[in-house]
Amino acid sequence: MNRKDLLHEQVYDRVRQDEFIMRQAKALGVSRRRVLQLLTAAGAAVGTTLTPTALRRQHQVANAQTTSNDIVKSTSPEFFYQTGSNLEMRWETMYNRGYLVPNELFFVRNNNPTPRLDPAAWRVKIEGSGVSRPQSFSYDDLLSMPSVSVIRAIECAGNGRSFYETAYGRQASGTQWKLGGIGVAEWTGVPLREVIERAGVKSTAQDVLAESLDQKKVARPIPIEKAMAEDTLLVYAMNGAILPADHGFPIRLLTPGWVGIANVKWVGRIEVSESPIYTVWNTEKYILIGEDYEPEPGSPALGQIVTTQNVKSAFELQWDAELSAGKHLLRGRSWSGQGKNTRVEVSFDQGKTWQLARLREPNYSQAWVRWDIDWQARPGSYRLQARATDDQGQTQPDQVPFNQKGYLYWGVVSHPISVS
Ligand SMILES: Nc1nc2c(c(=O)[nH]1)N[C@H]1C(S)=C(S)[C@@H](COP(=O)(O)O)O[C@H]1N2
Ligand SMILES: [Mo]
Repeated sequence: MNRKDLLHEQVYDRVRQDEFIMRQAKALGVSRRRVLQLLTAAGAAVGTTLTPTALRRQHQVANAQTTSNDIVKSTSPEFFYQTGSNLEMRWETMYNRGYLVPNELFFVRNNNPTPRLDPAAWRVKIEGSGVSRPQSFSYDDLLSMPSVSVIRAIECAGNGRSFYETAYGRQASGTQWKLGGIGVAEWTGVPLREVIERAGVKSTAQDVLAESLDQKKVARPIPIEKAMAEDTLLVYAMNGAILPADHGFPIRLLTPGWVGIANVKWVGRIEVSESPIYTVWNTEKYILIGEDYEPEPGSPALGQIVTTQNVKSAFELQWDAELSAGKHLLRGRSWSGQGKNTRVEVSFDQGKTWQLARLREPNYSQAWVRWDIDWQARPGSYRLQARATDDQGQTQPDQVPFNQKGYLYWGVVSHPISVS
């Protein structure tokens, strides 16, 4: 660095900002190497870094860009299908994109409008019979704890729900998602385990409940084993940027592989309990109810509780798609809540024959794999199918037994395409 360069305002600001970040990081116990990693991995891309001050500044900018009363980010129909306070990702926006879904394109599933929380006033309480030293942490407390970054999917339990109607001529209740109720991002935060341990978790603890601060309080329990997993996080950053308001600012829970609802946004309280916790969110909602789903004996739940996600696939194409005749490289992604997909097949003839798709790196567990396949398209109408198999040996079935609330549709989907 030439000292004269400091006369340029931008260079000067940048250098001073970096010095400030390094000083602050040092005070927080973060190594210089890690800060440089963050700066290049995430910070540089969005022009900021994960210091409390930078995060708060970014939040103010995000706040100023409010576009609708219910959802803060742009709800442009080019990006999303909107139903009420939900935004479904349009798969064509992902065509040949990178591995991660940009925050602007990430689906939103809100039970009510996005709340606007003040990080300075925000606290999370850790309490309940399962801890011996109840705690309260501020936003800055969490930011100064050791952080972890992981790449994982969040997927709504109802993703694919509309295909129950396609299969059975009978609509399951709830938002009629096609396949855009999923996204993959890099999540940064503090392991939930860290805060639970600081609260003196007892060996007898059984269930952990995260409660939210939005109007209709979400309170979905998870077992202590899931709460203590190394990638179960209290998240404050998404793809290197401050966690956007719609995705749970200031803090959300990440429970990899589990249904969307367990990834509680706008967390305000965490209860650790020595006895099993039951709320409407695991007795009435997010329950598989139907002839083929026996309730668990002795459980107050109305049916089987949905926990982990299964295997699904989608083409990076508009719904319905229109293509010109000729050679195309079709692309898509497949995912599993329980591992990673090791095989993806595509059928152009309604399942009579299947061809292997090429898988592309990276292929992270509990995220997704991108794949592609050549297609010499002749004029006509088609229903393209993709079928994935994960490393747990699970292959997408042709049929999934109906359940009233339409969760976990993981059957092979037919994507309508006309070629002219
Ligand atoms: N507090 C709160 N948390 C919530 C929800 C909500 O409405 N309120 N929706 C849940 C559901 S059903 C899903 S699928 C995911 C969606 O996360 P996203 O909106 O960040 O994509 O958040 C979950 N967490
Ligand atoms: Mo969901």
